[in-house]
Amino acid sequence: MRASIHSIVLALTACLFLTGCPSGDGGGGDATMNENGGDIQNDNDNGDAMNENENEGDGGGTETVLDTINFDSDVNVGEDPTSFAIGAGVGSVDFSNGVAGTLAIPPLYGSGANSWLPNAGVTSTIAFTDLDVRSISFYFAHDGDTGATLSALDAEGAQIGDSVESVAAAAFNDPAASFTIDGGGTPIASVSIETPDGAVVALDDLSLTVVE
Ligand SMILES: [Ca+2]
Repeated sequence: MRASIHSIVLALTACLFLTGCPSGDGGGGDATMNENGGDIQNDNDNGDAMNENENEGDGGGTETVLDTINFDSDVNVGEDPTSFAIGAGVGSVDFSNGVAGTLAIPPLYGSGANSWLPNAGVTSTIAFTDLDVRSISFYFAHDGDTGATLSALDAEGAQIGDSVESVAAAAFNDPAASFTIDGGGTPIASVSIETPDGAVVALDDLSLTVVE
């Protein structure tokens, strides 16, 4: 699994050192480099060997667990972390109607001192762009008596599997607040969180399993 991420990183790194990257018009590559790079690349993509390899896989890709978003070192406190790049830049996770931060209530964190706090009284969403997400894992807790409901949705907005209710976690990183939703083969396009008025809810340690 890690090998796959490393491959992407290596590919991107190699791209930085070569001026003939297919998408890079700028730089000193000029026509010769771009022509050569483009032709070879296209031949390989359309070749039989490439297609055979993909077809022999389990459904056209390898399942990979991407970086966990912990809202501590990766997202600035006070920010609505929109367009969080994930997986060596292969896609993004876009949050809306919430803020990364701390309330100094330990049970609201699966890691560190910060989590993502969906706004109360509205629907918050986490949308996945250019990511073929097959399952999600996360920490989902609330303080007090009122919790929130989280649902995974497909590209048409239809719910996948059962919704998850946040738990009144008893302590920091309470195992009872850790959840996984598996799409069962159906790509998860977004996550919807319904937070009632007055509820204090937190989501932390969001991890995605994607097909690459
Ligand atoms: Ca955290």
